[in-house]
Parts: sequence; C-alpha cells; structure tokens
Amino acid sequence: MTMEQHKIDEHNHQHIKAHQRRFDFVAEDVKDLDGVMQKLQAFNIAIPSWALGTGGTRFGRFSGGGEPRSLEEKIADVGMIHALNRSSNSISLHIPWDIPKDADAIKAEAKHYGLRFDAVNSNTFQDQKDASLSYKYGSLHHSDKAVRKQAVEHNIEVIKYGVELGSNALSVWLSDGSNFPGQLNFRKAFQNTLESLQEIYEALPDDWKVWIEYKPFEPNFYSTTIGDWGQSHLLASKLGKKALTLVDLGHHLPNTNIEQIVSLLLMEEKLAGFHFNDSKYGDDDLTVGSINPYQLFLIFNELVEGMDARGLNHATGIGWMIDASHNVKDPIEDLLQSVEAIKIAYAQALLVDTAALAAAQQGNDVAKAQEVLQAAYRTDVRPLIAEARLREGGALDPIKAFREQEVRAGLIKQRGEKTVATGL
Ligand code: PSV
Ligand code: MN
Ligand code: MN
Repeated sequence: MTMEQHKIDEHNHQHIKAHQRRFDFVAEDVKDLDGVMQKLQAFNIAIPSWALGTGGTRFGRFSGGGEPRSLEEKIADVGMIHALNRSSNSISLHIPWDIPKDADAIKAEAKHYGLRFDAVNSNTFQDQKDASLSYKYGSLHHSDKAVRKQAVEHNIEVIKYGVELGSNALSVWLSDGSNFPGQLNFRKAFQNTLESLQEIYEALPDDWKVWIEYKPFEPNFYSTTIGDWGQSHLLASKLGKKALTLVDLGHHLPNTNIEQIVSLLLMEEKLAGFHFNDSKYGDDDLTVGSINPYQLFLIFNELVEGMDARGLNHATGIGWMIDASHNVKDPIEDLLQSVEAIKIAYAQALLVDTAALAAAQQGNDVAKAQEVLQAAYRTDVRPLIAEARLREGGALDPIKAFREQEVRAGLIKQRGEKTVATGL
C-alpha cells in the first residue's frame, strides 16, 4: 500500500491555515530561521525492520493486524512512514530475520520508496535453524573456539548482505554474559570477544564501520561481556578507527548521565550513533520521548555542540536510528511518534543560545546556564518541524493523515488480520 502524494496535499490543504499561524508565531523568534529549517529538512532517522510488527513480551503478543509478512512489506511500511514524515529515508535490517534473497530486487523496491539501507545487524543471540552449535553460553566470547568461529562467520555473512544492499555499517549487539557469579572468567571472555571482533574487523570493506552496542543486563542477569560504554569503547579503541561505540538509550542503568557519555564519545571520535527509544525501568524500548523528553533534549544539546565543535554535518556525521517497539500501539503510528520526538529534541537543541550558554559556563553563572537551556527546551517547536515536513512534501500531521486515509484498515485488508512480522 502506498500513500499517494495528492492525498497528502489534500490533508495539508485542510490544515495549512492553522499551521501557518502557529509557524509564524514561533518562527519570529528564531535567530537563524533558514539555517534551522535547512537542518530540520535534511535530518533523517533510520527505521528498524523489526519494529514494524507489534512487539510483545515473554507473556504474550497481541497483533494489531496487517503486519508486514516479508522484507518487501517491511520496506513498503517504511516507505509509508517516509512519505508521511519525509524524515525516515532508510531501513536497518536484522539478519537472519530479513535475509534479502534477491538483493537487486530488494534494492529496487527500496529505491521505489526513496529509501536506502542503514546499518545491518547480526544476530548471535538466538540459535538459528540450521546452526550446528548453540549460543546458549554466548557467541563471540564463548569458551569454545568452534562456537566463536560460527558467530564470526555469521557476522562476515551479514557484512556481505550489507555490501550487496549498499549499506556501510555492521551493528553488533551481543547477549554474551553470565547469569551467576563464577560462571565466567571475565578476562578470558573479554579477550575472546576482542579476538572474534578482530576477525570481523578484518572482513570490513574500507569504507565500512563496525558499531559496538553495549547493554548492562538481559538476557544475562549477573554480567554482560559488553555491559557498558567503557567496555565497548575499550574494544573499539583496540580494534581501530573503523570501530565505534553505539549508544542505545535503553541500555543504561536508571539515572545514568547519558548526555555526558555521548559528549565524551563524540569528542574522542568514537560515537557511532544511536538506537533511540525511551525507558522507565530497563531496556523497555518505549516510544522515543514518551518518558523523559528532557533527557533527550540534553543529549541533543551535547550532540549539536559536539558536532559543531568537530565540524560534522548533523545529518550524516553519525548514525541515527530508532530501536523501539511496542505491544499496544500501531507500529507505524508508534514510529511516527518516535521520529517526531527526535526531531523536536533536535530542533530545541538548535535553538539553544550557544553564545549565552558559553558565557554563563565561563563565568560560572549556573542559574543563567539553566535559563538558557530551558528557554530552548520550553519552546514549542512542533510548527517548525511541520513546516520542514511540508517543504519536503510530507504531511503536516502524519498520524492524522495516516488515520484519515485509514491506512491500517487497508493493510489488514491486503495482508490479513493475523499476520506475524519476522523478528522478536
Ligand atoms: C538488544 O536489546 C537490542 O537493543 C539490540 O540492538 C538488538 O539488535 C535489538 O535490541 C533486537 O531487538
Ligand atoms: Mn538496540
Ligand atoms: Mn535493546
């Protein structure tokens, strides 16, 4: 199912007057309006293929119907999201959930929707159907060399799929860890992981990167071998320039100062990018900005400051991706909300009066520094984002347009009520 441009135009026509009023109101106070608009228009966030189906928990899964049954249908759903918001021009695949049987055909399908392929993700946290060895006790860190070899070969295979699709990064998340004290020799586990990653690193094409994701717990509950940014950064440093640390917002213990981690990784040229989501307790994978939008803004404030200091292009300097899903929302609506929340935080960060903030920091004027940050955070930037979407051909209100066109009902009619997307 595709969203025809004339339907978006009709939607925009209906809502343009109210939008214009709101836009003019906020735009009047934006110092470099053209610069901010250009940046917002250029900013895109990749959609994970595994978030297009209804998520679930180990207690159950309640499908909303019309879920994508194939890679082609996942691409179509991302195409739908991109047509509506003009900010989701790429898809991230997870292998083997999304094996592209005919890479040229899949590439053509993506091109049809104006999409490209973001990082490809390997999966050594589940046993695969025809695999001879089990990942029950880990993969790249395993005590048995043969298991490590199988996991390394899988990662190299994922790179090959990525090369065929025009991707340029491999995302590695390991569930490797231990459930009980004494189960693992930490030093050996880390060394095995490093050696395995070295073999994968050797297989990277020249223009590729490997993004190393960390996570403190789950599925292991005593230790995780790449459990925090220090462990990821240590591995990335030992591996070399093509290895970087990936920050998934949900992969921190409560109250961690993520913005400080981000600032330092960026300074050290070791920040790969993000898996955006939100969380209340652990790796909840909630819609971005649904729990702690202020933290998201503070992260973007560091990103804008740090990227400007390094002269990086905001849109392309690092990897931007969502890793969220939920079990009680329409996945497409959920993703539209996540993209919107990311763009809101980004726009607010662009509005920070950086000269005033630097002066307050230099003079230790703590109250003023807070005033400056919160003045930006408390600005309702939604009309700026809607305007950026409009200028790119998207919908003023993507979720409203999605509902007006009864897209989900159309997808259910086309694909069926009880469809199951491949993935978690
Ligand atoms: C692990 O929790 C994770 O965040 C990794 O990025 C995986 O690839 C993804 O979730 C799987 O859903
Ligand atoms: Mn993740
Ligand atoms: Mn996660």
